[in-house]
Amino acid sequence: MEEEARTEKVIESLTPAEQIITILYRELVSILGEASPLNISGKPSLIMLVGLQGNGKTTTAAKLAYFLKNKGKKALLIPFDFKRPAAREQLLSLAKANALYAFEEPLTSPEDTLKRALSHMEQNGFDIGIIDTAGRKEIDPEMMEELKTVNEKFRPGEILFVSDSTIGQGALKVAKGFDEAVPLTGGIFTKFDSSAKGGSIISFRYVTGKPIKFIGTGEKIEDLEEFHPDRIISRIVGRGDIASLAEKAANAISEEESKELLQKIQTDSFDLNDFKRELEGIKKMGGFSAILSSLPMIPGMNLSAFDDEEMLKKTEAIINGMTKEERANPDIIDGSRKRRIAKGSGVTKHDVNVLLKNFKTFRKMMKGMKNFKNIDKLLKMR
Ligand SMILES: Nc1nc2c(ncn2[C@@H]2O[C@H](COP(=O)(O)OP(=O)(O)O)[C@@H](O)[C@H]2O)c(=O)[nH]1
Ligand SMILES: [Mg+2]
Repeated sequence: MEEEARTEKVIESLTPAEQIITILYRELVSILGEASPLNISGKPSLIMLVGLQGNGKTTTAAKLAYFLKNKGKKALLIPFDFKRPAAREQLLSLAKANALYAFEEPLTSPEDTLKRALSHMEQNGFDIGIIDTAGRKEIDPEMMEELKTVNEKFRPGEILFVSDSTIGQGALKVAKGFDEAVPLTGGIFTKFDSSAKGGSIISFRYVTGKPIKFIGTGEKIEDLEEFHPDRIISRIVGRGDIASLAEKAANAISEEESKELLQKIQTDSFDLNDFKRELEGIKKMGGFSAILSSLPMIPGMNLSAFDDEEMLKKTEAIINGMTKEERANPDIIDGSRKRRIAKGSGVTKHDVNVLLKNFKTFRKMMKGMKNFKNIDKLLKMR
């Protein structure tokens, strides 16, 4: 952040504090990464929930089944606590209360139970099985062995670490412990409604590199949200407007750049470096043909040649082959310089001529646009 703050342009429309917050926002969003959808491609696929007792596994299992049901998937809740009958009853009653499917056959051994659950799923057309594993107060070897066995024999598509977000950094050590036993595929953080703390989410992602898939936002069955980094960060930072603030900052920066470019055009200092940058920008916008329709045409100009990937590469190579002086002042490029540039960039002298001609046309076109509305339009499109 410090580095960013030092090098970023000062944006006049934001207060210094606001600008720092937008940098924080960008950094946090980039740590948290993109939303990552559930891997439910198996037929049927298994989702195993792991974590310590009281973190919200059973509740989350039911919420997930409900979430998947609303997506048109048939999910089976599989109780998987072989020591505490109350854990099984909790899951079965949640299923009943919310019209969800649960595996109601007796629990025997972990392996045998899952085998029967899987054949039940096949016979009854289930897409997904959600395994609500047993939790302990702390990581214990027996629990880990059980999880390892399931992982090795049944290869769940998802092994999700369910963690109470109010615990804070303590959750990290636990996450690492689980990840060493069974490779986690992601995390679900619960109880986001009862705490403004979210640091554990950022640490989890930063330390394990695993995506966060969902957050729990209440005790009700529908209180499960797909994970969106920007929304979470708004909550953690405590500013609901932070996303729009960051957008405002980004716009201000691009406007600044546009102004600079405009000035260059007007003072005739638009050079080949700028040309190259503009070509890249235009390419990102879908090419010349996509934008030419909205610009005043100059007869004899055929810039759509630059839409050609090869042509753009060639242009780049040629400009790279020029000296700093030549790029800043293309008028000095005479015959012998052209030969040298062509040789250095592996093109013909004709190619260099074409590029210079196009550059001059482009510069003329931009300069010739007396109509400010149009030039603004072009600049905004960058
Ligand atoms: N406020 C709130 N409570 C939750 C959330 N998720 C779970 N809980 C509560 O946390 C407690 C423990 O949840 P449980 O699913 O039994 O945890 P487990 O031991 O990991 O299976 C229960 O009282 C749940 O209602 C959540 O997102 N928000
Ligand atoms: Mg439970």
